[in-house]
Amino acid sequence: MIVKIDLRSDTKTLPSDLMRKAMANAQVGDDVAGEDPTVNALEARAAELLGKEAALFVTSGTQGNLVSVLAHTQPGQKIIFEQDAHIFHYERGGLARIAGLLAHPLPGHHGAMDPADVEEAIWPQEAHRAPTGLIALENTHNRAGGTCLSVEQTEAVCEVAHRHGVPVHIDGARIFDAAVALEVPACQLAAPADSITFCLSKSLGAPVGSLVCGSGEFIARAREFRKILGGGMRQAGIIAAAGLVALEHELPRLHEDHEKARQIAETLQELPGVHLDITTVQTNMVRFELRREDMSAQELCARLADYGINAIAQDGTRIRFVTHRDISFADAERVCTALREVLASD
Ligand code: TLP
Repeated sequence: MIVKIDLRSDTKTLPSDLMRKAMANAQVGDDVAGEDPTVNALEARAAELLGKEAALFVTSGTQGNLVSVLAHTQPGQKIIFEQDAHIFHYERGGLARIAGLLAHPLPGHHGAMDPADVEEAIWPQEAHRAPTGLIALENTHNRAGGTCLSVEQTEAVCEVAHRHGVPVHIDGARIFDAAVALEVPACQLAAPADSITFCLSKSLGAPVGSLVCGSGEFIARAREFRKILGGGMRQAGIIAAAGLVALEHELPRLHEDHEKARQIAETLQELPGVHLDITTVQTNMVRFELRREDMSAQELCARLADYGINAIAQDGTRIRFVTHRDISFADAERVCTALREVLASD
């Protein structure tokens, strides 16, 4: 068997030697009491990068989104988001189960909602209607294929929301990928919104953790909810240390992951039965459909496994590939060769 190339997700990356060294040597203390210098340094750095007053280290993207939702809303309110949002599809219904919110999904184009639709969905306040407590955006947008929301798109939705007194949260699990692709600092993408979550354990390649960023008052509330959810982590500097390394050493190389994704997408585009909208390949993901009589998406993944390539099908026709730190340019080329060999003839 050849080297394993894992295209299932950028969550599969293993910590670098630099991260492991930083973890071993990390200064730690009790973070629940605010005494962990490494967590404090990571939170300060995150707040600075995202241009917000404060930040909170949380266990995961899911927890970051949930504490944000809880800190912004009251049970019985409504949350508006694009219908393919991660928060709706892949977070075990925490919105309903824990936050007690009514979900109002809206259609989108490449993950972006039309601000006019958002305005219409913010129902006028009257006796029968649930008040809108929050609007959630996602940048980059996972189910749309890692597409970016521009500063202007973000501003347009935030303008509508704020005019109606509704806060906006960004699920920015991969916000730095959007920043790199759009060539704007991440803080500009976050500026119009009230809060943002980003993940260290996705394209940034750290083993664990996410950060929630927002105003000091908002982060104080989010901290209370983190405690309620069991997310107070004591000597968490051990993992925060890897996060600091990620922010220093992984940010500058994210563009390489985007180039690898493009390389694979361009190959796929030429192959029979592959349906791929290349305009959605903006960051480190390639989402495509395989419409062939002779091969399902699952069968393609099984064939790729013979080449040491690990990929999973979303369903009978759809596949997502994600590039990341542990996939080299040579690996991406191997993926292209394998795809050509498996799919060239129809
Ligand atoms: N996404 C994962 C999972 O869906 C498995 C992936 O492989 O892409 N927001 C966005 C946009 C995400 O893509 C993810 C994870 C999360 C939130 C949740 O983060 P975690 O997994 O840390 O809870």
